[in-house]
Amino acid sequence: MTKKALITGITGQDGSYLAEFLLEQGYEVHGIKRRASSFNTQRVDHIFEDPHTDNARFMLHYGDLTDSSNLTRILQEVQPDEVYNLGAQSHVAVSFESPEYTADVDAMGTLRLLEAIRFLGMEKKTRFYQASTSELYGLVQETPQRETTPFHPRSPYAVAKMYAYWITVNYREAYGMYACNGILFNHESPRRGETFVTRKITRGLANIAQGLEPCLYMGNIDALRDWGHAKDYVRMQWMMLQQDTPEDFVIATGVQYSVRQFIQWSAQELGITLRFEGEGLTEQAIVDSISGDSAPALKVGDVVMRIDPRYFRPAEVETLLGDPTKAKEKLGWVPEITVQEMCAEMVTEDLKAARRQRVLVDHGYQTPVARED
Ligand code: NDP
Ligand code: GDR
Repeated sequence: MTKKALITGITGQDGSYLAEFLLEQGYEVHGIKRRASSFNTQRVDHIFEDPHTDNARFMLHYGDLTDSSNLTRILQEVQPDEVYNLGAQSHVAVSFESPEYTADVDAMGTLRLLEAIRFLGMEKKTRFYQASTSELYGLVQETPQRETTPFHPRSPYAVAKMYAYWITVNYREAYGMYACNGILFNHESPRRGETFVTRKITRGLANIAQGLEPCLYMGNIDALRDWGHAKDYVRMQWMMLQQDTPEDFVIATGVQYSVRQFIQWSAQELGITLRFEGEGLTEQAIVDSISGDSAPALKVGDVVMRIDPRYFRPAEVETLLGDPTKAKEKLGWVPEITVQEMCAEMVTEDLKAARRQRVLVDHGYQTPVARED
């Protein structure tokens, strides 16, 4: 029998990689997409199958985590063996701007899904994965952070995800559901949303190198993160649902770097060496040397990064470092892609996109738009 998976957040970074992975495993994959005024399925367009074709194994349904009746109907129709709840308002800084919406989607949305599974009597059939986060650790109580480290969330996003974490545990304990949390540390890829820090850096520097943007404006570049590749992390999401008993796992690399270091690596991929000068709000990154031909618009002495307090958060998570020992010992999971390899891949893809845009701009088909945030 073909297994069926339902993925919320299928149009996001993880959803797209997970859908690819599950299709490779022979699954029938159903995803929930939000209605938007323009197409929002770019990350999954390459695996889209015309629903009119026979034996299509990839299907999208309109829906939203704020809509219980819609979720119930989709679950009833699809009858999935596995549900992956990846949908979320996932931006920490944005959660300070829209705290109530973030709680509705990230916390209540999880409850709505779990309750729909129970209401439909599917709690013994359907396995449930919850996209939990290292942001739960926030103001860290122990380093490295592991499954037993106490939580101290530092944003409306993290507080909402804390509810989702515990309601998942609660449905497991109360109703015997196979439900588990993956406590995932930051993971990135060329498909990462453009406003998360790694992608903002790789895309911004590639654009600057092609003369499409003047300068990158950043927040706290001293923040320390444990970054992995999304492809490695979605494999683990699936592995967690294949065990005999449901458990929660930390997924991380166990290595930590600063945002400043990620800027330096990205620049190096473009053949630029940067010098950081100044302190606090006056800190800036200046081009020290250039090699190769990836940065034709730059010269030595150009300032390519400045600090803008607009990107500081009301409460910051300064440092995160995960301990993936349990995932390694119990599931045999180890990340295969290093953060440096991932950074190189992201810069390569963003440079290709910047070169394409440069051609369009040069021929008058587009005007350069410096989108930040
Ligand atoms: P993305 O922001 O790339 O994707 C989020 C997805 O959720 C998108 O498909 C988005 O749809 C969808 N979504 C947003 N709001 C709703 C809603 N109201 N109803 C239904 N769907 C909605 O996130 P990632 O892929 O990076 O992350 C996946 C999950 O893992 C998220 O829950 C995130 O919080 C969590 N997480 C991520 C980590 C990371 O480092 N990437 C680390 C730890 C946890 P649309 O495309 O229309 O916007
Ligand atoms: P994070 O990721 O908040 O950890 O949440 P993000 O990439 O947004 O920030 C990481 C760190 O970089 C600092 N920073 C900046 N961040 C952004 N976005 N833009 C900037 O200009 C900037 N300058 C410095 C931030 O302050 C922060 O310390 C991500 C999301 O994917 C969550 O959904 C997920 O749960 C966690 O990772 C684990």
